[in-house]
Amino acid sequence: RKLTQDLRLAVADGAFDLAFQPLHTLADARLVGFEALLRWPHPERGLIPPADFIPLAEETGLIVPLGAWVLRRACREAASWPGKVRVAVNLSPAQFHDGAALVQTVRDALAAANLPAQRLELEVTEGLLVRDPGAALAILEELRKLGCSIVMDDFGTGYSSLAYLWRFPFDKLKIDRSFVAGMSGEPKAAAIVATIVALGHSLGLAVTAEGIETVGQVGALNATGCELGQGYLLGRPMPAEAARELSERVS
Ligand code: G
Ligand code: G
Ligand code: NA
Ligand code: MN
Repeated sequence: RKLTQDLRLAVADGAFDLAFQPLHTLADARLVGFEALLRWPHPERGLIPPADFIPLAEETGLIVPLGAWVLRRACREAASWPGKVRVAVNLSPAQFHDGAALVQTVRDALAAANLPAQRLELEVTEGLLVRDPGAALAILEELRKLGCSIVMDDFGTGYSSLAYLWRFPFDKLKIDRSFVAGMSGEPKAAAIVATIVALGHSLGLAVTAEGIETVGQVGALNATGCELGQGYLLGRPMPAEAARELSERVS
């Protein structure tokens, strides 16, 4: 297909962009990092969002070189930020098929950027843990040994989250934005958020709420003790230069 061919060429050329969305403390609105979000500026179709090409990249195996590009670029960018500002990178399950290669790719990206591993967070979804939990566990432990932190992304939307939470070496979990969106109008969603925050904390994990769009949500999240947040209210995904300026201004 034409799109596959275009994707192959774009991967060969590194013809992608990263947007960076701020991660904040909720109690005092301090910038602590950015999540790197992949963008494909397609010559004919305009900006293609990741949901429209990451599945294709996964099917074709192109996610491996593409994911390596994301890691290198994100680490290089983060190395230009003030010393405590971290970067979070999303990893696809397909990148774990060759675990040794993934670990080497992460190590190389850190070394090439001269970025301390403590400033790199790796976000994975529950889908990674379903197929071959034993293999995934071994690779996550290797990545953690490098010094990276491991984030369970989109928590609550997958299959058997609770079984994974205590078996896997997570440092942080991100509450899926669907729960945050429901918080104001739907008492049950608010109860689920409060419970996830308490669960995370009782396991020693930091907790991030995603998709924060209103001041009311910040208040409700603060009341649960959730310490970190991300969402359009706090900052939209922005170009690398804007992220750099923001990180310098507030640090
Ligand atoms: O950027 P957007 O806000 O549209 O992100 C949509 C989805 O694409 C999110 O679930 C995000 O995790 C995923 N995504 C964004 N960038 C990357 C990336 O570099 N690698 C992978 N595997 N997923 C990404
Ligand atoms: O968690 P994941 O990596 O799947 O999420 C990143 C995606 O969430 C990106 O596509 C980003 O643009 C989107 N996003 C970030 N903040 C908000 C928000 O406040 N509201 C909505 N609707 N989407 C958001
Ligand atoms: Na993510
Ligand atoms: Mn998410």
